[in-house]
Amino acid sequence: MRPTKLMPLAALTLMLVLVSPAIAADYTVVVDEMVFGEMPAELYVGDTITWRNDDMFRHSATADDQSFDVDLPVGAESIMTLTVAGEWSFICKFHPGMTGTLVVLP
Ligand SMILES: [Cu+2]
Repeated sequence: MRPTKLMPLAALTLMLVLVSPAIAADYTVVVDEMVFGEMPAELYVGDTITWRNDDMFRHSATADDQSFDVDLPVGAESIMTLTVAGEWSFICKFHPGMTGTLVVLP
């Protein structure tokens, strides 16, 4: 087979590999007993985090730079889609001793 016949197929295959979106994952971070649950080990753009407040107090997940501010009344759940890669420190604005770090990979 002549190499020229193979080229378009190879190029197409490569393109499909490059443009195939990664499968987005959904994670839950439980807030309870005045602490944020463990953050998922690897988060990517497109993944979602469901913040769930199982505690008896109202909490929030609020980025230090205010790029996100998730209000979490008692018993509430809030889904956040990760749209940007980066690293954010966050706190609960009602209890600033509650801290966490969100790392999102491209
Ligand atoms: Cu709190």
